[in-house]
Amino acid sequence: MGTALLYDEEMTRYKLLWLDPDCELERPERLTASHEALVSCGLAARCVSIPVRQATDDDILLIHSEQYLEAVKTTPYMTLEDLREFALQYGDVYFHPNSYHCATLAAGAAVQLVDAVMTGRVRNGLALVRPPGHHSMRSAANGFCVFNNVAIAAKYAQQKYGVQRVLIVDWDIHHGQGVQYAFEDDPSVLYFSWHRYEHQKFWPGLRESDYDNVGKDKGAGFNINVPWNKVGMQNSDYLAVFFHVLLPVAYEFCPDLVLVCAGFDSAIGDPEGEMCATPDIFAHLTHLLMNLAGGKLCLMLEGGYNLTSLSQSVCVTVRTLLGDPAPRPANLQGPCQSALESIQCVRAAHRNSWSCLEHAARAPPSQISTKLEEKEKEKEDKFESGEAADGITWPEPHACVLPPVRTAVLIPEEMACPDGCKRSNLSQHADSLAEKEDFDGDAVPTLSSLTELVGKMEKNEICNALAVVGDVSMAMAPVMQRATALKQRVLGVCVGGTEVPSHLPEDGTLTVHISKEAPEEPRCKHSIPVRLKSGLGDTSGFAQAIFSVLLPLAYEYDPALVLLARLPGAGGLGGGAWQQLVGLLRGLAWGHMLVLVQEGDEALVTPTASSLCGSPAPPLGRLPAPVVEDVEAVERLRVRLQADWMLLRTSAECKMAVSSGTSRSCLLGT
Ligand code: Q9C
Ligand code: ZN
Repeated sequence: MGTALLYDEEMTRYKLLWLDPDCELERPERLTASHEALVSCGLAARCVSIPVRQATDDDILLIHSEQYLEAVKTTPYMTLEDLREFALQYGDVYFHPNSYHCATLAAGAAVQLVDAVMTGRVRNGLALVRPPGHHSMRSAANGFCVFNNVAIAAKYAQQKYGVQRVLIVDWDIHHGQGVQYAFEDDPSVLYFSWHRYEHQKFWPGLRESDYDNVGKDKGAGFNINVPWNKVGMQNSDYLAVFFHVLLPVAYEFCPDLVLVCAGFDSAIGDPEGEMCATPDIFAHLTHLLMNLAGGKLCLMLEGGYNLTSLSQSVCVTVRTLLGDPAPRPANLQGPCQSALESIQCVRAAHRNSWSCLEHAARAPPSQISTKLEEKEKEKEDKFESGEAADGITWPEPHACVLPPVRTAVLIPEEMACPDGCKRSNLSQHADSLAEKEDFDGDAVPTLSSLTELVGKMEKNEICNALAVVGDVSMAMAPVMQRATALKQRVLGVCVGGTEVPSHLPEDGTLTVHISKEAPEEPRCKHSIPVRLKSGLGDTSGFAQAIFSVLLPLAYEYDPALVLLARLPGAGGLGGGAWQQLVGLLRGLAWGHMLVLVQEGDEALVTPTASSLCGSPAPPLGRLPAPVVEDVEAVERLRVRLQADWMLLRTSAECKMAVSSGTSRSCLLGT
């Protein structure tokens, strides 16, 4: 199951023919630079290349009016003056004699990508296109866009493949108002967009781009706008919105297909966005969407005007689609006050629409922004001149060195080796350590084999591993010890069981224990119990624990190794939810994860191995409301921890505890 790349040089053959400072950003080099970058780092060759065809009139008419289509069709025959006048009736858009042809190719590439993914020819893909699409409306071009490629693709998928629910994630830095208008009363398409807004001062300056525009009639709740009211937003701000807004709602919605308006003007260095998120962040945004809809994920290029930032972002994104491990999400400092204010507003605006947000804080007190203005002044000053983006520099994304082995398995000899995995031989060395520790010598695998796996991960000889062990609880401590001895931060995630395995090393570790019987109160800073009283079978409660607590903690902690242990008593946790957990945790630690499964749970070997290899987890189904008692317990825990862990914050009101930062920095060893 591969990754499709759709690209045709023809789409570079139109450009601005007159002077217009508002349109000069949208240049053919955007496409050539992105494509050349993909070729030169060997990514294009790893993709399934699909030739681009033109969209048909029928495709275009799924979204646009006949009158508008006919008008655009006349542009190839216009004089320069006519083209200019034609463009002038719309906002921030230009036309060239070849614009119409390219616009049909861009929309055509989008529907072809949907075809390739829906027929199973590929798992996911990217359409590298111009003109972009998300600003264009039923009867109007706008913001460099002629036809609404993604909106057309969504309708096409519904019509041709009977797809019921489509999620559109618009991470471009502008509001895709064209997409919003196309689906605002339609509950079958969930549209999410974050965008530079600055209290309506930023283009296109629409009142309806604000957070309180949640959709109309039957579509109420299915339009999610996250306005950025400051420039300079960073990785933490983007991740916080994913964890606390998009992902919980997306999982509750349970899409059959995910489309992305993949604009990279939301990355650092872009002259339009003026944001500070690094290209690496797109690895995580992409990764976090890859376990929705059974992995059916189609990205269409929208904006992105800094050629360096754009090319790097495109490469990181395609690498992730191909299944390579994501870079460490380093230096997450927590969302800024302005981002938190937006998050709080969006969550409040949607609390009646989505049960995962039912317990979100109520609408914030008005005028909160003016009160917070002072704190944010610094950020603003950096960009006062409006030229700041030109001088900005950032480190190049880390080169990804793929380990020779993706997934190693230590499983009973009589079991077949799962597809795509490599059986790891038992340690050749004498098991002296095991004997000393009184580890059951007959248990398969032996302790030293496990610690050897950790060593191999540390040396990047293997990416991740799965082991079936006689006693998961007993195996954890020595594995964690071995990793911390290598001066590596370890995140332990235990599911099931009654107690956190004892004798876990504390220095350089953080353990999160999710179970029915986890203690209500944390015993120490290094061990965080998440208690789901109604059991792990409550998938909604489990999902809430994952998105609102586990993932934010894990990303902020930024471990070098994840140890995922499935303790006895995790039986209630269905295979699908378990696979989601495995899949999502792959985004940490360059994918370095050791999964321990108890003897007797062999049925989990195949699905776990498949998730470790990067296969998408099966969808969880439409999630019902979680059990109130559990939601409240998870929410209490989140609130208790948010003083130390900034990515857990969901509102601007959060008063920072006096101790803020201290315990966290001791955990992080800084
Ligand atoms: N000073 C896309 O990113 N305004 N469109 C330009 C320049 C229009 C952006 C103003 C921006 C359109 C797809
Ligand atoms: Zn844009």
